[in-house]
Amino acid sequence: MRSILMRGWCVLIALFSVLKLGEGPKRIAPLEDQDVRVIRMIAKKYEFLPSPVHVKAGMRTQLKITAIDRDHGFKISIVPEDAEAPIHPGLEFNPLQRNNGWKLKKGEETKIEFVANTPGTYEFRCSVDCGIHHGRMKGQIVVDP
Ligand SMILES: [Cu+2]
Repeated sequence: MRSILMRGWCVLIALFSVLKLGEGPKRIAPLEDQDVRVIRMIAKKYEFLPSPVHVKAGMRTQLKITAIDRDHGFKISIVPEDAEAPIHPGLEFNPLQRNNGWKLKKGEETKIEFVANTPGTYEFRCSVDCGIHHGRMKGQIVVDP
């Protein structure tokens, strides 16, 4: 009889602690930023900062890029360097990247969102002629496995 009572208490205590745990403070982030990593970046003559930027494969990433000295541009290769002509893009943009990439207006934050599907190194560059060293204004996104 005593052992049955003891068992009953144990079950009750176990149940109580499970329920208590469930009531803990909500630590889950709101849905919209749950799986989006935001990376702020600056564009200026003749660099992107920070670069390279590392993201995890499978992650959704939002770049927030601000050109601080004049208008610049952002155009990125959607296939990784050294890739042997993959059929699927390694980076998936939403909305899709246009021919000349995105224009980065001075002082305005441009949001660029993508999902990194395939590990590798993706080079981007400035797509607005911004001066004598425009051609070397480049950066890299590295998608880690
Ligand atoms: Cu440029």
